[in-house]
Amino acid sequence: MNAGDPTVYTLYYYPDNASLAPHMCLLHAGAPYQLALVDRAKGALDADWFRAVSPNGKIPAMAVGDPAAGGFVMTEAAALCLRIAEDFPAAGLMPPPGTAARGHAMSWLFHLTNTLQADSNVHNYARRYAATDEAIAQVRAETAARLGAHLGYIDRELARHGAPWLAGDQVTAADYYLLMVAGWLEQFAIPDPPSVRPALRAHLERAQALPAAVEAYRIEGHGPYF
Ligand SMILES: N[C@@H](CCC(=O)N[C@@H](CS)C(=O)NCC(=O)O)C(=O)O
Repeated sequence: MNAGDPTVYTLYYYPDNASLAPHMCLLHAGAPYQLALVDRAKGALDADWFRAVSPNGKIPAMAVGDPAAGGFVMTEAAALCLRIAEDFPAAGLMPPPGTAARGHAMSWLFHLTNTLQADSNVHNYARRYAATDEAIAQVRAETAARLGAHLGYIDRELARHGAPWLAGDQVTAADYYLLMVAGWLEQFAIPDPPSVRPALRAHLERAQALPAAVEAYRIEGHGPYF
């Protein structure tokens, strides 16, 4: 594929899964894309056809172009967002290379995957981390506390810099990523959900009103959460 080709993406998704932020990025960029439902409720994560696309068996995956004609499949939601940003620089999903704003956006994206999303997954799949009901409850309580601490940090940073978006005045992929993960946490029964933090809540209300977020929720049939 050459730069400038009208790349067609296929996003392997399930509503409100980690495919949501890439979906919002595709819409924000005005990228030509199609959706392929991985119906995990019906066992599709383990289906041969999906494992052939994505051997790791996780949602999302994204084909960039037609794999039969030089295209390829990517995994990891944040990597998908970065690839879309790279293919559509004018959409501004990442600030220009070399700028401070791009540095901030990258820091946020990595931070969100390594903290909020990682602990969200442990909380959500607590049964994989402990054997007894008591131990599972303990994992849930510990991760709920950790999630509260991560959310507190994000809230303080937003209040400190005072800009509307994580990396400054421009919406970036990191903002869609935060909206995705915060939406999951809002639905968890944790004592300190995102909505109780004023600066974070204001950010999430702004983010969920973005046209790409509204459209992704509509297409996927869930949300908004703030
Ligand atoms: N690090 C991966 C995590 C993907 C992930 O865990 N996806 C979930 C859905 S939100 C999944 O496929 N879970 C199925 C499982 O773990 O069995 C990413 O960000 O893309």
